[in-house]
Amino acid sequence: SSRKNKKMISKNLVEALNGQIEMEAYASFLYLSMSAWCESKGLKGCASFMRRQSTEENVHMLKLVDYMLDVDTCPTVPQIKQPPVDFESIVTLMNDVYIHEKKVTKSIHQLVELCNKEDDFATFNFLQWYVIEQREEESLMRDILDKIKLIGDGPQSLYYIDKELEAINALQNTGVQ
Ligand code: OFO
Repeated sequence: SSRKNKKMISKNLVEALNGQIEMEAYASFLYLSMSAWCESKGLKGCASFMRRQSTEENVHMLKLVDYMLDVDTCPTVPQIKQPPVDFESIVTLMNDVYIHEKKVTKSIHQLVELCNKEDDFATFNFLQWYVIEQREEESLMRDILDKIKLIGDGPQSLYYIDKELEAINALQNTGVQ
């Protein structure tokens, strides 16, 4: 039938979406590795927060996989490079998350730009969810970094940072944030 001949999304876009799948999968693994590191340092609040972020990234990846299948394109399940296993401190770790999210945002924006160029309105529309999600993620990470800065690096700071992350995580679980 004509099903096979009709390409719903361009080759360029298929490649870019596969790249985004890889990026979300890497984020999921990176955050899982960060979560494990936090747990091993006794930072249980931070560990739960990062575990949750890891799960969310997995959902972001699956959403892309499902979209590609919806438009009759088989996604490529990627090989994931080894994420770091050791981190300097909880402050640098959280800063790394923020930097990584900014990278993801840039990649999403490039994808949106490509949709524009290719007049792919369906994919453009699909990606709006990610545009909003990235704005929220960046804002959340900025809030966390601000709070960490306020708490400072006194002897009790790790305890309070961990409590803070535990509270943020609890808020997210109730769907408030
Ligand atoms: Fe899916 O990159 Fe973070 O949110």
